[in-house]
Amino acid sequence: MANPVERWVEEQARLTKPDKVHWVQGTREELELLVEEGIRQEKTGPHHTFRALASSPYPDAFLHRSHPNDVARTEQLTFVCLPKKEDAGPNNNWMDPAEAKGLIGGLFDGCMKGRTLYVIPYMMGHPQSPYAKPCIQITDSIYVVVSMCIMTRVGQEAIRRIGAQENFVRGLHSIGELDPAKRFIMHFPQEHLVMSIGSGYGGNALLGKKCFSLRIASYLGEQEGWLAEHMIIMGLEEPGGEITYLLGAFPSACGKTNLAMIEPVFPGYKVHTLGDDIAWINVGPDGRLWAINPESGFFGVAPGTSDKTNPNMMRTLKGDKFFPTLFTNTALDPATNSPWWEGLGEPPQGLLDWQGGPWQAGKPAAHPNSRFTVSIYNCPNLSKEYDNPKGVPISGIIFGGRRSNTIPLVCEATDWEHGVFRASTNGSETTTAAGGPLGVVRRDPMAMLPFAGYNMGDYFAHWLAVGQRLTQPPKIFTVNWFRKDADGGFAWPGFRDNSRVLKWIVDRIKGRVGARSTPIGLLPELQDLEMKGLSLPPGRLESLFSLERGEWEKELAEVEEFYGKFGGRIPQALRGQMEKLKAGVARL
Ligand code: GTP
Ligand code: SPV
Ligand code: MN
Repeated sequence: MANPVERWVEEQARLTKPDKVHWVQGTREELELLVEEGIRQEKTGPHHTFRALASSPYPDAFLHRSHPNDVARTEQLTFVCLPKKEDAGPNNNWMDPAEAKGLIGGLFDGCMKGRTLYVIPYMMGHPQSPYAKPCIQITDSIYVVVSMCIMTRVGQEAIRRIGAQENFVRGLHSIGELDPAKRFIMHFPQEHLVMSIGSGYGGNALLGKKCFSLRIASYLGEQEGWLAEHMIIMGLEEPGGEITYLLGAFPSACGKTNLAMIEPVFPGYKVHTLGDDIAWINVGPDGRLWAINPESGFFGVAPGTSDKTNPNMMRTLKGDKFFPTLFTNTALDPATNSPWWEGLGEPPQGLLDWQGGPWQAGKPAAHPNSRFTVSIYNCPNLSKEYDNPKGVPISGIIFGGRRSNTIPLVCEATDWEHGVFRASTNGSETTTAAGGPLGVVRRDPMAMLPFAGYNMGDYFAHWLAVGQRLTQPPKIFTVNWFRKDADGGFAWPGFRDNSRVLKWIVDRIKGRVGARSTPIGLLPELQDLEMKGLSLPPGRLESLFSLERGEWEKELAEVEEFYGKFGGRIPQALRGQMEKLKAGVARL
């Protein structure tokens, strides 16, 4: 008798009607054949797949040009389908599960005619980890298959782990017609099921990533007592060799990948990277938080990545361990057959833009949300704990956003509850990582607004409940690398200089330095910040910590409006924190 995975695949094949079914094994040889097939499709088919960058400085690299309407997550077409609308919350688009299945089932009917249906068995997390989850994704896109082989642990182990379980994690994906009018990303948290059609873009199509590891996993986490978060995991090593593990949550395109791989500016300090986008966090038997990265690759923003800003990523991209590296929607320098993007210096002569046409000065050459997909095993400073099934113990959590004003460079919360409150008020100016208007501040609590798979009021309550179980809670910090000066430029150099802030954070965790109490939290004494080798204009450092009453009154009003959408689902403790902050801001 067929096992549950075979039965489910047969059902989906009856619905989607592919010419062929291919079970992906995840071996090197198979990956090479798939890439070759992708290169053939590029030359012959309607869907762009791969072009080899054979002679480029990036070994084993391939360029993918997407459909021009398919370059980012489409939040307005993303739904959480729980039986009750209130349980999805105002933070999600909602559709009744039966209605959603009817709608999207109609689009899947016959959508793979003439195509191959690929079955991808994969693990999120190390197969030996008690926190790992076995999953199956179906897709008709070779680009998605190859991306999944880089980003997750693909192989038979997942099928073995699923065994006779009926309720395994399932993702059904088709690029459909790449028509935004027929594009939907539907989540059914109770069934551990995602159905996605009409897009080949990362967060819409690699269903192990945001769809499962955040939206569905956050829902499971609430039921099972753990957290699935949009966070980096890093270890900061100090002179002497002691390593402190930190988590960091920032909205899309706000600096996670850069921070996760940072090369500190002062000697003796070193960062060990564990993850750049997603963390699964459990309360350990020792009362500490322990985090794993369920992914095995980076799907990172290309523009701005350079030897100056992120040398470790440049080395990662030039690495050559087992997996190919994909570049999506970057520009192409035909002379060297290399990908190119803004931030790499002077544009070369004869540059082709992300759509393959001659680049015109003044227009973006690479799409602003162009990305690379690369194996984490290429990372030269990958933590030796990366494959530890238990994960790493966490001493600090950092929350940040892209804010031109109001939010200081760094601030420490007074305790867990205050930290959860500050994180719940997190805001950020929007970027190109999601479709929609750019540069407007939106509230993005814990950087999870687009990714919490249930009502965010309940999500805050869950954070508070997790805190209750910690005997050694991590310290919580907020940071802002993006404050602007009067001329509209960034007031803080950012990137590698952010290590100065990390050093203060670790000094606080170790109790080596004091801090100054303010209405919003604890700010550094300026002399405790390591500033050697960085000269800022006079008054600049002070300005990075200035608290303006008018700005904070606006902030409070916006947070109140945001909280208002959740009504009684906002925990009382956070309302109490809000009243305290209000009283404090009145004294500024
Ligand atoms: P996702 O993959 O979308 O989740 O993004 P991410 O949070 O990993 O962001 P990433 O590190 O890729 O950075 C996104 C953009 O922010 C890039 O263009 C970076 O160059 C820029 N950036 C990163 N860190 C800094 C910083 O410290 N200061 C400034 N000004 N820009 C930064
Ligand atoms: C993000 O948008 O936060 C990303 C890229 O990390 S995606 O995988 O598309 O979500
Ligand atoms: Mn992300």
